[in-house]
Amino acid sequence: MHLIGSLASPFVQRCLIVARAKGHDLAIEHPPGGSMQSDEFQSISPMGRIPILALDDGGHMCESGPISMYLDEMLDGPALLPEDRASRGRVREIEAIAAGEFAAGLRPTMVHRIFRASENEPVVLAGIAQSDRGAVALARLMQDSGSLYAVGDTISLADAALVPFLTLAMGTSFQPEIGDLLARHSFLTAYLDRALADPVLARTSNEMKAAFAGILARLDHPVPA
Ligand SMILES: N[C@@H](CCC(=O)N[C@@H](CS)C(=O)NCC(=O)O)C(=O)O
Repeated sequence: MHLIGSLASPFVQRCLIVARAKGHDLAIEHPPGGSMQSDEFQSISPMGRIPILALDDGGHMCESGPISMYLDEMLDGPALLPEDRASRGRVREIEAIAAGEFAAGLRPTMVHRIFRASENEPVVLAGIAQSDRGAVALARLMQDSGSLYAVGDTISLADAALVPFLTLAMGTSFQPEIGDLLARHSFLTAYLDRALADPVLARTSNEMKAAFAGILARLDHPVPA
């Protein structure tokens, strides 16, 4: 079993955190056919996106949320969903808002401002408003969390989602609206600072920063220190 994708992708890192927190190092491979546009990759990725989990029986799975859940269920090691039902619900709420609102809202900035695929400022600004609403919701859901982690005292699927998406936001904070968003929601950066005391989460942050710095430099953007 291995992951197809790149260390720069927060969605790939979400899956890597799950495997690593359980004590497994999943190998990462480039898309077959040499690129995400290749027929080989498109035939195994229904949305044409990374990550894809390549299974030992030759099958493939898409979407970082379902892949994370699958890895948590099938790999040996500590469970990344708490035993307690209410805490389990809280982890799933945070995952859903982190991916479906906070990270989804950053996508137009990535497409139109970072990769400059085309110009569409109204969509970029609507995305940032979506991330902002997600951040407001996360503040409510995480208000009881004073520990290193988002829910309770151990790493969970919530941290596996939050840390890569927040690292992406930090890496794009030279975009003024994203810098402002992070300043408005300082609990997010405070959480990220705490979470990086965990070596698995710190590894993701370091890998993403290094990989993302290369992409930003290639695209002539400022590289955050
Ligand atoms: N909902 C997907 C999102 C994955 C995603 O957006 N991946 C990006 C890389 S970070 C990608 O493949 N983008 C290429 C594209 O959208 O064409 C997931 O959770 O796995």
